[in-house]
Amino acid sequence: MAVYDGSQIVVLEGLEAVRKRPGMYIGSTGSRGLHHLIWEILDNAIDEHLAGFCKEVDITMLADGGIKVKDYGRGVPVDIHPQKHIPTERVVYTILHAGGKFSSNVYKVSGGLHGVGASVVNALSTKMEVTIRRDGLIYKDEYADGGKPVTKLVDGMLPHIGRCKKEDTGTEVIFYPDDSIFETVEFKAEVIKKKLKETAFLNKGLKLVFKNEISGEEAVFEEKEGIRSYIRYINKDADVLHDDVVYIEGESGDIEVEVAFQYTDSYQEQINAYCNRINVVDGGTLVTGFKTALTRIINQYARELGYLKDKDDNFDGKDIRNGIVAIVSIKHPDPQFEGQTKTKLGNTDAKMAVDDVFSKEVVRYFDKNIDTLKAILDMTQKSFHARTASDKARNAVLKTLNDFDTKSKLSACTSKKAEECEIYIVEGDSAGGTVKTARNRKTQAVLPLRGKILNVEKAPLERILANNEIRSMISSFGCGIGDDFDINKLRYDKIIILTDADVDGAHISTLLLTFFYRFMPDLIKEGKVYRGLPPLYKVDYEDLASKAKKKSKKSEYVFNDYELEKFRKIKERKIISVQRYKGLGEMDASQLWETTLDPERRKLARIDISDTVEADQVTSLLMGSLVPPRREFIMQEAQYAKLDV
Ligand code: 28F
Repeated sequence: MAVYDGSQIVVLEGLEAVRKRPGMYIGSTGSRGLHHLIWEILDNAIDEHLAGFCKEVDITMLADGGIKVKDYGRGVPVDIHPQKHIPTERVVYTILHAGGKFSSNVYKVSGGLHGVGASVVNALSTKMEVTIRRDGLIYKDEYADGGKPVTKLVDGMLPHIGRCKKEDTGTEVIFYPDDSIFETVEFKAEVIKKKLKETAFLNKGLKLVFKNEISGEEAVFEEKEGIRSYIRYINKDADVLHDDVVYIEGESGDIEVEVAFQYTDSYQEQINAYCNRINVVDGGTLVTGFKTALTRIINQYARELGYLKDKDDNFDGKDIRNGIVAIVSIKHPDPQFEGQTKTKLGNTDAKMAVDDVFSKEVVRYFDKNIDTLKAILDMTQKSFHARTASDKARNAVLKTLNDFDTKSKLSACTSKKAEECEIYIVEGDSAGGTVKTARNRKTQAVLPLRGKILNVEKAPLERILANNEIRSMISSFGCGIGDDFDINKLRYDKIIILTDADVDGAHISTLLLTFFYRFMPDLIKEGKVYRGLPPLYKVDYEDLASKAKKKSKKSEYVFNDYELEKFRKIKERKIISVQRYKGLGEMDASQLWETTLDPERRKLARIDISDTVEADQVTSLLMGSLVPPRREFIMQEAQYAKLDV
């Protein structure tokens, strides 16, 4: 039994706290939290890159389920830490919030939860090995069972285990997540590769080498042009208004600013913001600085080039940003994150810095690329005219929407308490009829949709607002759309999309999600949108295990192919027949109630937008106008889809 002195006991209590409430440190103990362990270690390696000492980081999925991250930086120091009186490597890997650097001059980068540090990874691992190469020596430290040191220190120092060339330096960490803490310890290569791709875009010049020892796959991620190529990547399937990606960089005080943008012909704006590589999803001062500067500069040019007469008032920022896809990335020495999920930047100096750098540099760019500027001004003018026209159309339509209530096909529920009500958006009148009969009229409303709804991705607003299906949804929900949207006016706690489990049903639900994502994104962000999950099969079987004399014939509902496979493997059940439900209409009201509507027994899949970049990309790809890439996407993804045969 190892003897721990005072300081070690403090350390172990710290790591014990992490094991007790892992969600506090990594968000969840599901797959997302599991992958967060890699991001924490990766962040420390990227700190070394940002400090200018490391050009490559290798990430390997080991055959035995572990993860290895190796950087070629200076190597974590092994000297005795001045305050902690233990080797600095032990401080980095066993003391909470000591992650990465202490010195403020290096920008502390960190993942979504802002650098809880590598010690959290250690605490949540059954085993961790740290191998350091520095000063021509190789050191190895080992931890077990949530960060308990295994390697014996010699005179308080970490003993070296070998020699290496002086220029061979760096840190390598291998860890095995604790399967008594995580729901799953299975890493996903796709998740890791997607993160490495984003990391490469945000750290130009860094080479990330991915290896999967299980499948033998290798991939290298390196984006010499950084966020400029990130914009090209996001827009790879969009119709762009100008071929060049506008790229601005500079610094103001001790804040480094980078901006890249390119306009597309879609009707929405997408601005992804990063501070020290953290994706500040809710923007904040760095985005405000960008918007203010862009609006001011474009209006200046609009007057100079005659798009605006002096008497005209300015173009609205919304018109100027219509169709923009932009990335604002800053490095800030002391970022202050605000908001409940800490995904909004609060530093006021960031607003000035971005405004300052952007205004100066973008004028220089536009003066040399007048065609790009004109493309943006033309789009701004078009958007201004369309918006004023659609404002009139929208006001006219929104005014009529209220009286639209009477004509719409909504079967309302009697309760007026939103928190207990839910609305089913049902495909087709026949299914709609059965749902109307089966539902609980007090709390469940039904809105049947006749056939396909409009594809909002490419349609201007006035055409969207003229579509009856769209109008009946807007008036049924009661919370408005776009800038008028107010989630507090939503009449329901849940919006449940109920379509057949066939290709048509999937298409309808994609169109609905596109509409929600484009015009009422907070519905999804607030977790109000669900997909109902009707059973796919009804299985009649004999229960061989039952004691009853005559073999009892039973039936059970099965919700997907995976469950059906599991069902087939149950020996005590002799399957008599398997009925495949082609559509909702094939179930009678009582079956529909017990399998799909009854809140006590039904299953719902909540829709969430976990990744804005990807959501935008997939929506424009699937719903946009460019056919070839869509076909390629569907062919590529079809292998995962359960197609109806
Ligand atoms: C695979 C994971 O963790 N790499 C790291 C360094 C380098 C230094 C360092 C780390 C704590 C008090 C500084 C080296 N030489 N990869 C990694 N590489 N941490 S973590 O220092 C942490 C110390 O201040 C390092 C000189 N300065 C810093």
